[in-house]
Amino acid sequence: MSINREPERRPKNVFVGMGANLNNPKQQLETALQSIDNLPKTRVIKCSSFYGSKPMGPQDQDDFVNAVVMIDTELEALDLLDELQNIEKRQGRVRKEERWGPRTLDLDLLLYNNSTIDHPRLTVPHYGIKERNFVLLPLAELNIDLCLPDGTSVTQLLSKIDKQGIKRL
Ligand code: ROI
Repeated sequence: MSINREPERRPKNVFVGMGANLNNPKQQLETALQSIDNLPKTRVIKCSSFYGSKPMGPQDQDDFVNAVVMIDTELEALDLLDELQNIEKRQGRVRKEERWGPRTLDLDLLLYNNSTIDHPRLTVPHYGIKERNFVLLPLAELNIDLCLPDGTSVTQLLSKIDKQGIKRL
């Protein structure tokens, strides 16, 4: 038996949710996708279609553009979170964004290699994953067989939720 004390180098398969409804949302997502692909030890495998979706939360805001990107990364989850938050900051929050209010760019770490993470800064799977059509539809588009760490399948979750108010762009 060999003892391996090297850090784990195998790439992790990770899904990141993207959402925006301010300042040319489609462009925000395109730019974010490029920035994610440029992260260290990370490459984009594929991105879902972009979806137009009615806002969850207050309705007096513009529709969102949402997508999910599948990446391979050797970054640890918290390091990846730091990088995603840097990208959000770089893409300029034009004003202090309220909870449930409009946003220039949201990047959510949805799934990290079938891990469950419970940390003060990070919960994986993302807490909203099971209810949000703008997360589940693009996830299913990327991998129709995808399951959450607890074994629930994304298609099974999709069959139970409202698919109104979302369209593929
Ligand atoms: N609603 C939609 N449709 N898409 C989002 O990405 C999104 N993000 C949010 C809130 C304001 C909760 N609503 C959303 O943060």
